[in-house]
Amino acid sequence: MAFLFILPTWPIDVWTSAMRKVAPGLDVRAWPDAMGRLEDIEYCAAWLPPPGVVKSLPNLKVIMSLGAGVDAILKDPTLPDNIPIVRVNDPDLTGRMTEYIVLHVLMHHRQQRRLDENQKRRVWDSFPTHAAKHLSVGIMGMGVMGADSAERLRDLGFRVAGWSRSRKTIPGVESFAGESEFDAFLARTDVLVSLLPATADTDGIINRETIRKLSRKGPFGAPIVINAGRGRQQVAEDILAALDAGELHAATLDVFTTEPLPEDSPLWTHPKVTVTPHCAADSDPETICAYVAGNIAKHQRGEALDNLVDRARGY
Ligand code: NDP
Ligand code: OXD
Repeated sequence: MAFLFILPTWPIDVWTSAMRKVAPGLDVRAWPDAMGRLEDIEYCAAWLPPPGVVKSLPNLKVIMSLGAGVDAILKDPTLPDNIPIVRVNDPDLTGRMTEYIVLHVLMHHRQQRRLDENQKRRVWDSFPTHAAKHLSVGIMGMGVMGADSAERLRDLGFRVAGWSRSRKTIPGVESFAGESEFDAFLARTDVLVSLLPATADTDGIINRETIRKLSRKGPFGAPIVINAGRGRQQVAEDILAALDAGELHAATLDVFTTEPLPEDSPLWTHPKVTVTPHCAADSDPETICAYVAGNIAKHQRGEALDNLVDRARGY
């Protein structure tokens, strides 16, 4: 039995070394130069596999996404449809995402960018701040990551709500579910956070119409958007137009339709946009390899796989 990494855009040696360290008995192979006999490969872990590579493995038993999102795998039109896909769900990855969301909610809440500008110009302007309880944060996507961020933000005193397909019960966090409750969720939200997966239903969800439905009663008079889900969820032109029209106060964007974000994108230089390079939750190779190896061991013992993806839902 062999295991294959298919990571065209990641540093392959880092991943093969990490896997050999955490699972010394595993026959670790790497696409494209060290695949060996294709018939041996029963498990693969991938991020953006080139179309046809997964299909070329005749004895593959499980496809593992090296991310929490599986859109990078599902976009391969030749992907065999009878092989289970599992994704990463690990406290290390979740903790990193929560740090990012809390950091950016606080950055906007405490107006850190304004303070940075003032320091650059040597301006001593101690403007009034407001309490966390005056800011309503709304998280779209209340899965593993959304729920953890919601709890930490609640603990800091923010008014937190989540929106997902199914209703959630998290103490101190209001739950909205399904399309019928989307508008009510937006209407109470000053800071809109996306931790949704990329699916046909979530494509373009952060658009001008959505932005116009957000609350304007918050301390900044206009809402804020933070997208760490997927770039496909935001309509960049709508975000820029809403910022320029004063319908949006600020935006933090970690994900983009084209990554790396092209140098000529106006998002880079817009004074109200914070751009980060899809680093909200970075995958730590050894931690993620230990998780993947554990899932392989479970499968080999005949136990159920952890974090199986529902292909019909797309996440
Ligand atoms: P989960 O699958 O655990 O959660 C997804 C959540 O989204 C669920 O609550 C689900 O609802 C909800 N959802 C899905 N579709 C809809 C819809 N149409 N309407 C309303 N709610 C919907 O995923 P994770 O929390 O682990 O990860 C979320 C996403 O974060 C990933 O898919 C990935 O895109 C992104 N991500 C980004 C990273 C970065 O570095 N920027 C790193 C890691 C992840 P329900 O609970 O009802 O099923
Ligand atoms: C992920 C990601 O899905 O890195 O884990 O975006």
